[in-house]
Amino acid sequence: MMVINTVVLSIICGSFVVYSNCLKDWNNQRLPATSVIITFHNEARSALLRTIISVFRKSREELIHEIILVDDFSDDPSDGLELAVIQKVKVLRNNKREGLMRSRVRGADASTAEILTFLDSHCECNVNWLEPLLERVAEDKTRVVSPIIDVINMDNFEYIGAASDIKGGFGWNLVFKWDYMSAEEIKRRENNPTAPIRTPLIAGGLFTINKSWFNQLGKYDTKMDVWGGENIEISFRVWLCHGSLEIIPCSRVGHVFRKQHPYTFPGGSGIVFARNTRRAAEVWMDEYKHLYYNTVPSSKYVSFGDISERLDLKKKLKCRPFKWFLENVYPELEVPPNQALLYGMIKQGEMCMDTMGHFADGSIGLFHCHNSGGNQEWSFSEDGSLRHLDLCIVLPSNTAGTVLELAHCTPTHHSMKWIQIHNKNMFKHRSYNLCIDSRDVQSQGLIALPCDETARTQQWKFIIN
Ligand code: LR7
Ligand code: MN
Repeated sequence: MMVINTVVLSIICGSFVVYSNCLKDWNNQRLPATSVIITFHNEARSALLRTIISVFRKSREELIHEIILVDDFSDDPSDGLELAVIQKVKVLRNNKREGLMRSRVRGADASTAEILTFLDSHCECNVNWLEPLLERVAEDKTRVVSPIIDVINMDNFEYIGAASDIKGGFGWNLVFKWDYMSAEEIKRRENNPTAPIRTPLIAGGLFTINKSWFNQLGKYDTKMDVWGGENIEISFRVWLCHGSLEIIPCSRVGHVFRKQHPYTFPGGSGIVFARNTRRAAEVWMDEYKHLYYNTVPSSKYVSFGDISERLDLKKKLKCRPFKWFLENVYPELEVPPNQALLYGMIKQGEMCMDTMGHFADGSIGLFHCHNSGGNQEWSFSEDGSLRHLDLCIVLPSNTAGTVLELAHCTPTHHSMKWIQIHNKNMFKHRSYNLCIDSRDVQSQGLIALPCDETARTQQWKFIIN
């Protein structure tokens, strides 16, 4: 059974190839030394020790300036303390559980080398893993580089080479995944299989970065907790704020992939993950954040806290819009057609369009704007639908004065298609010269009347949130 498993896994993961280009004489190359930062919470002692020993055994001595272990308040303080006797190993212990983001920042702040290398606490570094990473970062400090992450089987600790034609990506649920390279890209790389692989995302745990660049870029979002979302956040930030992410095929590090977290999640894993992910989405994704909310609607009910410092950082670093990332870094990610990207409230003076709690067949009213979404949250999509959740504003007949109604949107019928006219201040039906009008809102709700740019009751401002 074991043998069959191994065979299956090596087919899935590809076999571990040592490329001849990788076997250069690294000893003649001057490279900067690195601090290795490893944070852990209740890690198995053997796995932690294995990680540290492999760093020392598989790296040239002068390239390891120090290993900084950050014990994130593990139950037993001696887990870390006993390792402090090893030369070059420094141990910091949090006096409460901080999560991996604040722990890594604490480790990075305490480090003294020019370069930082982060590792998870259950890794095994492979031969010449470090030099190819340091070389890329020494040449250009805005590069952030990751090894190929081989698989250590959690049941028997067998080391299995991972495929080298994959990169990091995500779907609109914002969960990290591996993507296969396109056939074209694989073909292009045939002559140069060891060339760095530009990757939209890094898995997050194993990477090398210049320390001053890490600081300049804003380290991590330290308002994220425990686990999750920080890998997407730092990946977006690196690309959007003028850096790049690469996987370096000559560098390989094994990682124990586990089926579940061997630790507790203060706050609940779903909530913490959604909160961290929302923070990343709200700061970096502009209007595309709605594609995440459409995919994971429950995340909208998880509060994400204050992001003003991260927005200031984005401004200060003059980072690019998310659209640039989609077009230039991750064109493979499909943006679903006809999805609403415009979300917000629809204002007339101090009043806002409001469903008044009505459902299908109900009318639409106006209510004082309360700025808290709910019945006043509307979206406007490319297909012309003006919607609240899955209810669309429909024109029941094409006679002037007809009362507008809410109806289920899918598939969008032509009676539900609107366009913005007159500096986008009026909503006109696509097929008729009828506009949304509020003059009779008290008695019957919003109605459709012949478009008239001078009518104050036909003026609407879509305020994007
Ligand atoms: O509260 C915590 N405090 C910690 O210090 C929780 C975790 N940790 C430590 C933990 O002991 C470990 O050393 O943080 C490290 C990462 O936690 P893991 O190993 O439980 O995470 P993972 O390997 O399941 O998850 C991946 O995604 C995470 C998202 O937050 C991190 O970015 C991990 O570093 C990342 N791991 C990798 O990239 C390794 C390759 C996996 C893949 C694909
Ligand atoms: Mn891990």
